[in-house]
Amino acid sequence: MGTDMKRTKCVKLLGIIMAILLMAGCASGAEDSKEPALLLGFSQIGTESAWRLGNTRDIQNAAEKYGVSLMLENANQSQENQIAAIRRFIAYKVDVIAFSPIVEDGWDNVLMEAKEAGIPVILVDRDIETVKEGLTTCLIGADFYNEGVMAAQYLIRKADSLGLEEVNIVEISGTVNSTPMRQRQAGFADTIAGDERMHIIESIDGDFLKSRGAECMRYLLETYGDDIDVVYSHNDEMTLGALPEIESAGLVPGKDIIIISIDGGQDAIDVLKEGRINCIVECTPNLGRELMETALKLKNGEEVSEVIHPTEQVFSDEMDVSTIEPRGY
Ligand code: GYE
Repeated sequence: MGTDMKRTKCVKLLGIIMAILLMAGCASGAEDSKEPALLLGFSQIGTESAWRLGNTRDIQNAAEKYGVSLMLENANQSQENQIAAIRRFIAYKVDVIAFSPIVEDGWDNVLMEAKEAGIPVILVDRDIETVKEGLTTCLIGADFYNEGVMAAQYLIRKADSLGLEEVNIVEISGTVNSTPMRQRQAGFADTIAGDERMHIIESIDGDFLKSRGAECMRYLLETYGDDIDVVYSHNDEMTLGALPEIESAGLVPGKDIIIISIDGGQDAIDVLKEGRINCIVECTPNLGRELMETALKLKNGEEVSEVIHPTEQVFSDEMDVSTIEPRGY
């Protein structure tokens, strides 16, 4: 073999070795950059509403943005499934657990287990009822009481502007014993309490579901017929279920019956723009950024705020509804 050939072979070999080294370097670099900032277990309630779907999507997007590895479990509207998911997160030794409790009570045992395992727990969206201290670190979610207050304040203004003397209200409420149900009811009831025109003639459980909203409305119309002046519905899904029932009964929602809803998803906003809903109190599902930032702080042993409420607004026929920006959920 000539010296030239030997040199060419040598150069080739060197090239191959360098390429391998470079690839190895890249690979380990890639691994480094993919190393998750933390492992977060999140138990979502289910898929009952546009709000819930938007909330899940927002949390997934935020996890990706913050480099958080997300173990997401959908409980399909079952507390048992949520408890089982939290137990799996503990067994998996995640850094932080987050969950949206479907109802307020019944969490003490599983949360004690998380505490004993030294895993901090964040409440997302809804609160829990417990006598035990320190089972959770913080709550990231809307001020539901204030949403009820804003819904009632709108109604009082509307009754003033229409000169109504008697106002019969039916309330279609969310899942019994859930935080938004309890607080949206209380905020509304407390605010109309001083106004003698206002009467809640029935409050009925619609479980935050469109199908239940329709069933409830059918029953309410059969029972009270034309006497109903206002429907106060705890979420858009139930409202959207109720509207066709009102129309089938020969009444015009938004005119014959004042319709007040909560959430502000795009479908409901479109109906507000048509004039078939009068008022929607916003409840934002976009809690992902706060969740990731809080979880990262907890992992680093930093202090976190006990309660984080997003700011929310009211969309109604009192404003120029054509200016409402696309909602994204
Ligand atoms: O209003 C409803 C959803 O907990 C704020 O749950 C949430 C509520 C929301 O299914 O649409």
